[in-house]
Amino acid sequence: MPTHFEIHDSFISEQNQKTNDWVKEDYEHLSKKLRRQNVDIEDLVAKAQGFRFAIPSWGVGTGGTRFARFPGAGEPRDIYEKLEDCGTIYKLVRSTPAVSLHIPWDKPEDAGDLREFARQRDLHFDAMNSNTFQDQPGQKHSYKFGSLTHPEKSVREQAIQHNIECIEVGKALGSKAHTVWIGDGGNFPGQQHFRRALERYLESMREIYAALPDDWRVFIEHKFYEPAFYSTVINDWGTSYYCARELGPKAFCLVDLGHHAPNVNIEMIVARLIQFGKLAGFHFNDSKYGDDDLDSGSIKPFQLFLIFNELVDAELNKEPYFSPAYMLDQSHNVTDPIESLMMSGVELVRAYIQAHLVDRQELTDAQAKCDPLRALATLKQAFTTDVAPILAAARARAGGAIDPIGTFRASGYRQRKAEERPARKGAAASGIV
Ligand SMILES: [Mn+2]
Repeated sequence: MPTHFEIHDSFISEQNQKTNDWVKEDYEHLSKKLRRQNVDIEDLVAKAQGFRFAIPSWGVGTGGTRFARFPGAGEPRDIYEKLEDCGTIYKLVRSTPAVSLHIPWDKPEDAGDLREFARQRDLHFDAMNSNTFQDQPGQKHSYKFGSLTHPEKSVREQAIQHNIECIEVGKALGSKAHTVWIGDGGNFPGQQHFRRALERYLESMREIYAALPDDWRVFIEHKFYEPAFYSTVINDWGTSYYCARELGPKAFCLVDLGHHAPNVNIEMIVARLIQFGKLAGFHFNDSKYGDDDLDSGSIKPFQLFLIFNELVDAELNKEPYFSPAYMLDQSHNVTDPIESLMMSGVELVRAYIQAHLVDRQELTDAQAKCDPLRALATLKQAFTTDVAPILAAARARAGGAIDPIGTFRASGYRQRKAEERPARKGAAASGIV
């Protein structure tokens, strides 16, 4: 049995010693500043420590653009090595104890064994994800012209059975949710009958819904284009909401930030889904043009903050059916995936804590008095507060790294993994979802 390099807790605390003094100094200063606003910094540290989100199993491997994939040295070759990397992320940032699996990319041969492997790393399994947007080797029917909405019943049946299989695997792994994203749509006007395609979708989804255990939820993920470029069947949140309502109380709408046209007001979609009791959760990422799958907060950090502003508002109001599942969904070519996932994770907690800094009474007053400038200033006040010392304290107190990326680089993890994981010939490339 070859040894597998791990970053030890003692190494993390050693690294933390280097920057501990300035973190303390900044923390004290911020604490005083927040006290003037009647905010107790310790409450925010507790909130930061309570914030949890899942890592997608496909996110720890180097992704590809639509054009090419450039494998990195030491990237994971199977689901066990992916879980090792997820465990490393969790050790350093302390907010990612869950992993979301994609089937069949990461279909375990022995679910019980995989579950135990995860448990030993304090990890568990979040939502399952099906794949009917690619053909798999040996598959009987092709998804070239659709899956759950295909005109041929036999193709739809195959896609339904695949989703039910994902739920079965998830049950063995201790998952409680299943995410369905389909690539179904049309590339040309007239290719698909819009209404009939949606009817077939609902008919298929009803069978998948019926296979859900009582304590499970199913998440519908909408996307306005790609891989189909003219139309998609679940094109927007309205269609997603309609389907979730038609299916029943276990169906919810998942928001992937990259699945909207540029400049769409996503925070408003979030507010609508919260109000209608149908927000499933998120696939967090960022984009400049389309479904770029860039790191969270890298392009539009203010938008991320405004989304969290809606989420925190709902949290504080204890809105019914509000129990969002948070996940990162990103994949690209030019950074180390572990570093990118940690960077994104830090940005999510940052936006969450900043949203908790919004003076809700001040905002409500400004809205009631029709004072848009004051309303915006109230949001900006929270958004421009540097909460880095809170995030650092939350991580460090939980045994994580003050500087996750610096600590990761200093550990030599990637170099060690490059030695442990020589590239296998013909390794499957994960895709983009
Ligand atoms: Mn997604």
